[in-house]
Amino acid sequence: CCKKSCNNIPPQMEWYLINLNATYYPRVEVTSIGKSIEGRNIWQVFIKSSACNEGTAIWLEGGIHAREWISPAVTLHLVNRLARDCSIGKLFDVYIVPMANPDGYEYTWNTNRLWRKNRRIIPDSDCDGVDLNRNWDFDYGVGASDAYCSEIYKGVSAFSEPETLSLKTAMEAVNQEKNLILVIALHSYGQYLLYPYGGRTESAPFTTEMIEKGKVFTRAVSHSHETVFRIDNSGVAYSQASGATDDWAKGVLGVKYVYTLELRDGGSEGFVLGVDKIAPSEEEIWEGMRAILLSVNPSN
Ligand code: 0X9
Ligand code: ZN
Repeated sequence: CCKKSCNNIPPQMEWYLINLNATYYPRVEVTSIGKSIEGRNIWQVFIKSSACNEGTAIWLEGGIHAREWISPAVTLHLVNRLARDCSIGKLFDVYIVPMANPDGYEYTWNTNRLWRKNRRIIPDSDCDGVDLNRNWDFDYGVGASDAYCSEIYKGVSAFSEPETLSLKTAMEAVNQEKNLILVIALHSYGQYLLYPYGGRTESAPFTTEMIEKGKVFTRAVSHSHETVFRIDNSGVAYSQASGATDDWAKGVLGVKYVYTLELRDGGSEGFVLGVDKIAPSEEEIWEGMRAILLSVNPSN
């Protein structure tokens, strides 16, 4: 995939988003919440609710790990569906960042398909990059590494990276203005719906409710293509680790429903998931999203 034409992928997403803005504005608003370390925009799509439900918000994050290509793909499909949808999408103010790590993503197309981190160049080291899902300021350092060459290098300090700082600032702004009730960070792979905390053993507030609504999600997903997603605590199902979007959204912002969604597959293709899986993945996740959005809707 390293032909010259390959390095055009982030611009293609930008063209799509700019066109979406032009088509649906003012109901849909696409803005840049900041720039990556190499200067790419980090785009946020805001899909507005109908007036009667104004004030309840949800946040979706895609593409924080560069090699997990199915994440921005599914997240962009969700953008498309929510923008066109006339019922579910209107229940909430929906904020979506489909590509949280554009530099890393570009790098996976042109240099190293299995790159995970951002593209910070570290002087005096042969290794580059910070794991953006270990750089958030909640239990910072738990299950993360000080070693530059580690896949889970946490950076020099919490929010040292422009990508995480931009995400945090934008999420805080939403949370200040609105009732942010659901945050989902889309990753791959493993087919898990994970709830916090990842870095401490005590249960997070509303764990019972997160599991209950999680079942609504996974049941709807499996009705679509019979794909099985398991629900578990992130520290139990994956490794004990924090400094991630999910723990920060729960522990600092106090969002009621917080998940990390590990998309397809179960491990046979892993990060290098075939293109034929994009359509069924986005279909099943859309069904799951519809179900959980209806279920967490406070006016129900
Ligand atoms: O380790 C991660 O960052 C996530 N898994 S991945 O394979 N996509 O890298 C899981 C994060 C779960 N949340 C926390 N540990 N807080
Ligand atoms: Zn990931």
